[in-house]
Amino acid sequence: MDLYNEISEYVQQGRMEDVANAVSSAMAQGLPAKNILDKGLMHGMAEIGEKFKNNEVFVPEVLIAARAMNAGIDMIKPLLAAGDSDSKGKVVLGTVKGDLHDIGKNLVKIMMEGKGIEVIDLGTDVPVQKFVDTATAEGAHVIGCSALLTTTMGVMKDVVDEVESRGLRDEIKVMIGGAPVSQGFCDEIRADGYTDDAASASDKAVEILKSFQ
Ligand code: B1M
Repeated sequence: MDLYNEISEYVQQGRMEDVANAVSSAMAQGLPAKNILDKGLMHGMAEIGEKFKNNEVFVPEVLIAARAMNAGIDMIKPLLAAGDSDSKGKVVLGTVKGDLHDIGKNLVKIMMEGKGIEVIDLGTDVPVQKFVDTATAEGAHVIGCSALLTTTMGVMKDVVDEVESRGLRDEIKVMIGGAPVSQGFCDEIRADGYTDDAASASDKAVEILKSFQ
């Protein structure tokens, strides 16, 4: 079994210490942080997601796996975030109202900070008004919304509508992402940017923020 598979297996089994040891070995071997994330940590979580869907595992197992995954992410965070230190502007980021999933959103934050973006992280279960109020108060030109549930992705449209109803469409751009979200959905709700992973989200945010400089 290669080290990536080992990390994936340990995530699935929720073995936090073993994840930490395997990630440490992978780092010592000079394996790329992006691969440790994609082929090890996220692979393990995707497997757990399938089992969760099929009722083979339940919320406690998923939470324990998520904790193990986060332990690994914390270790590679400095490598993922290594990058620009010049400030590129501000992004207000959060998981939308009704949704408590935050692992993907936290990765987006790490990647954005690595690109020199100041991220104001509102956490999870964030009401529509709070996204827009914060962006206005902080002078942020980008709101980033994450949603993992088909039942909450509609809140992203409410955020776009709220920005529009306050006459701020030219000032504040709304980026969206999360497993159930797609470019088609982005077009449908007239959001300003969609990406399917955290690294591309940070590139997209830099591109949007540049247009305000
Ligand atoms: Co939940 N859950 N969950 N869950 N959970 C899913 C999402 C689900 C697909 C599982 C399944 O059935 N296969 C399913 C949703 C089904 C649907 O809506 N169609 C589901 C469900 C149903 C639920 C509950 C309703 C279960 C219940 O209670 N009956 C419940 C809802 C709670 C709530 O939010 N109100 C629930 C609860 C939980 C836990 C608390 C146990 C836990 C969350 C822990 C936490 O986040 N702190 C959890 C988890 C961990 C998952 C799965 C297994 C993994 C999600 C994850 O962290 N993936 C998930 C199954 C799956 O996705 N395979 C599942 C890893 C993460 C890195 O990926 O978040 O997709 P992701 O982020 C990616 C991209 O999407 C993107 O970048 C990231 C990485 O590159 N991205 C963005 C994310 N946000 C972005 C924003 C951007 C751009 C890109 O721009 C702003």
